[in-house]
Amino acid sequence: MTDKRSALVTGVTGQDGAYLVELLLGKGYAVHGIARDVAAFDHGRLGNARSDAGEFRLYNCDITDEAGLRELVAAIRPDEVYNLAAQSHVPTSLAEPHRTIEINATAAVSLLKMIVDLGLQGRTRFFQASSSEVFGEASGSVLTETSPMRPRNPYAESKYQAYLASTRLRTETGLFVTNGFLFNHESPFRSPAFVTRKISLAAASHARGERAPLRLGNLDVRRDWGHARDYVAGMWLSLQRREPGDYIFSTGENHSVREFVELAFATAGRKIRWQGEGLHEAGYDADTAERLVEIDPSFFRPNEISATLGDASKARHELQWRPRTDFAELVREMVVSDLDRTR
Ligand code: NAP
Ligand code: F7E
Repeated sequence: MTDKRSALVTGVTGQDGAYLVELLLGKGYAVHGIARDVAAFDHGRLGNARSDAGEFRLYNCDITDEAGLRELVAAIRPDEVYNLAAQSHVPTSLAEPHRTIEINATAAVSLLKMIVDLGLQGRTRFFQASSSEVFGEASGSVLTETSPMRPRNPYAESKYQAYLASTRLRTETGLFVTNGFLFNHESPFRSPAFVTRKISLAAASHARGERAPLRLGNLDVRRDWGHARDYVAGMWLSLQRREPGDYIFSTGENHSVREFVELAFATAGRKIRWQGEGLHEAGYDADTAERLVEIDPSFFRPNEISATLGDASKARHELQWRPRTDFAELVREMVVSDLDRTR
């Protein structure tokens, strides 16, 4: 590759990887993406970015393969690293805590340390994808960068460990490392393992004649949901500052799973009427009385976080970052995209 600014992106096959690669290519970067299975990278996700000034190269590498990763980092000597690779699903982390810690914490710490060991700390800036999950249950209070961190599941523990190591290395070695406390962010590229895409897919398939009800867990949890495109812009901005820092990325408003369901089905032309209580509650088509949504207790979580709400004032003031897509636009974009796919 040439003397363009270079970025190494881990987790490139994921939701954020797609948007970040598109953003970096649009800015003329030489982008080096690592993935466990490069064939799984959907080039169609890059939109028009390939015709822009940037260059894109993909490498097969598991982030837990320390030797392989070291070889790549030494060869690329990236200006920026975006560490997005993660086992990012909370329920999976309960079933596979060891693997979650290995990928999200141990590998992240190794990657940070190898940059220092390779003598790159004066050159390479590092973005660590942390999570609102590190704060745990905040009982409705608005979270800032200084809120107490009380992780409640192995996923949150892993992100907390990586955060601790990154801030220690920042003061110990002068490494430019920034943590983004990312609140939930979604898009048409979201995996169906997460509730928003599960709902948008179901709303679209019901519009196409699906009869099986959508089965969900707790309808009343609230999340501060934004659009992934906005959040990757924040990641990039955070590495352009003179000094490293840690930032909340959030919209500042939250909505319930129930509201997401109502809006998604409305976008697909179905108005929901709720009936019943607790595990016996169900959502029916207000016109036809067809049962569209029902409760499945297997999707309830131990140590559930009832609500998240973030204050992104620091990112707004220091990075001039603000989310551009609101909740209604997000839901609409996801459902319309799934309607187009299933057409
Ligand atoms: P995602 O869609 O789950 O993508 C995660 C990526 O990590 C995938 O490309 C996955 O590759 C890769 N990965 C997993 N294990 C790996 C391994 N052992 N070696 C190499 N790559 C591996 O997640 P996302 O939504 O894009 O999120 C990006 C980052 O932000 C993650 O670190 C996540 O924890 C964090 N975050 C996300 C949110 C959110 O709401 N989206 C909120 C807070 C924090 P495969 O395709 O091979 O599985
Ligand atoms: O759950 C509830 C569920 O799985 C959202 C990850 O990106 O954001 C994400 O984690 C809420 C939870 O995302 C179902 O109990 C109800 O309260 O979409 P989710 P998440 O666990 O919030 C954080 C910030 C991250 O860092 C993570 O990487 O929705 N919920 N019914 C359900 N959730 C799912 N998945 N499926 C249901 O049927």
